[in-house]
Amino acid sequence: MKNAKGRADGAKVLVMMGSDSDLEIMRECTGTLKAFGVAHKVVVASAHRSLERVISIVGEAEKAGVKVIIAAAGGAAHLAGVVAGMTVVPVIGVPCASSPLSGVDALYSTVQMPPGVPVACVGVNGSRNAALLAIAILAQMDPDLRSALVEYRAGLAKEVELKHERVEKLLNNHVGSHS
Ligand code: RP5
Repeated sequence: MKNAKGRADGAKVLVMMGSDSDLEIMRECTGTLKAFGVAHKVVVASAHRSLERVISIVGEAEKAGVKVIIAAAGGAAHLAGVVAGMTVVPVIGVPCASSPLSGVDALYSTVQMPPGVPVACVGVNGSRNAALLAIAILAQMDPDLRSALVEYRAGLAKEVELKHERVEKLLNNHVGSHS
């Protein structure tokens, strides 16, 4: 259930983005949360262009029991930091490469918080990792989610073995073609 301001009723994770133009970067985040079955709410709200909306959404999310907030923005990206300043809910920042500076501006704006008000900043466009970090936080209180995350990691390890086999095959074929 959501109201006009995007209230996060029932959601464990609130995903905020500074603009609709950040959506393509954030699809890996929402897709990952969906794949793990984590209830989440997505809102567009800008720290610069709609501060009152940000304040209202974060207040509602706190009341609704959201456990983690993911905040994505590009350029002079202050969304994650501003949100972190108004709540003790953990905030994960996603610097988006949406400006001519290719995300370095957003990275510095997001990561370099003053002591006392942390933002857990992932890499530029690292929206999948933002979701996985949120999932890891929630997994500490949810054994099923923890098992799913452990299984996901095992899948990654398996993929590395497959990659190794592919490289081996390519090298063997290469050697074979010249011998
Ligand atoms: C930031 O400015 C947004 O997060 C976005 O990455 C960037 C450009 O926003 P639009 O001009 O496309 O709305 O605040």
